[in-house]
Amino acid sequence: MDSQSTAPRPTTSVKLVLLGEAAVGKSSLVLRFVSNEFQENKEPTIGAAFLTQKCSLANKTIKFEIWDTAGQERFASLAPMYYRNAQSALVVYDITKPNSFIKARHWVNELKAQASPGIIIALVGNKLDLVEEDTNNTSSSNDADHEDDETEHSDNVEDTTNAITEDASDSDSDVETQSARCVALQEGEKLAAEEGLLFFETSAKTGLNVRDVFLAIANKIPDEASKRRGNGLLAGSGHNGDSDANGLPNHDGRISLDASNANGTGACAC
Ligand SMILES: Nc1nc2c(ncn2[C@@H]2O[C@H](COP(=O)(O)OP(=O)(O)OP(=O)(O)O)[C@@H](O)[C@H]2O)c(=O)[nH]1
Ligand SMILES: [Mg+2]
Repeated sequence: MDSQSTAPRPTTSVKLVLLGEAAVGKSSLVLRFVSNEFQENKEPTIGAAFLTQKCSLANKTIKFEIWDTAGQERFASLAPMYYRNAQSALVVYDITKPNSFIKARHWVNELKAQASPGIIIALVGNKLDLVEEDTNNTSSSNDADHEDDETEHSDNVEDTTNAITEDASDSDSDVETQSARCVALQEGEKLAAEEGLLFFETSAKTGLNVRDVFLAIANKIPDEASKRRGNGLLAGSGHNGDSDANGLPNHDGRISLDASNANGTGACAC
């Protein structure tokens, strides 16, 4: 009946890689995005995991081909294999773990130096729920289920009251963390502003802002028209999609990553 719903939308495959210290929640973010689930005791990733998920925007569908890398140091040397030719990356840290933010900075630098020049990077401070438990002040913390709401953009998550750098001045600071914010919201924002990154604070546990991260990336992917125009083609080999027998990305299309369209209006219908 509804001819609009049957009209084919162009699908663009986008390789996305997750990087970050061990246990910051990379796999949990992917699990939330792909299956809307959360596991309290998720096992560490070995090597890398590959998943796909589609995001339907108003005029196109983005098919994310997601490489979820292992954060453990022993796997660090594998990372270039996964970020090579990636059009997008999530660099994840745990807002209760200062070292994970240092590591995130490292990954941003490495991506800037070695990944495709136009790569869209989102900096993601995860485990926001742990802070909210302390402060109980975040107004937008209840979209855990968010099945079909319009996603709200939150480059500027309004959760600042407990934003403390390094010395979480809580009485809990002697606990091995996991109980209070140790990376200020402003620190994440600053790094993102300096490096031209998208920035979100998320909770894979509650689902807060998780889809928004992927949606923001999807909205920055240029459409077919600008792709054909050929501006700012990836300088790398330009792979952009399906995996080959080696599990490495292999796609015929090239995408311009320069035509940014961040914070677009499309809703992720994945
Ligand atoms: N409270 C809370 N716990 C989380 C969140 N995200 C992940 N976790 C927990 O943190 C632990 C590590 O999560 P993973 O998703 O396995 O972390 P990872 O970054 O994939 O770890 P590696 O695969 O070793 O690199 C698990 O026990 C998760 O349940 C979150 O948003 N809030
Ligand atoms: Mg993992």
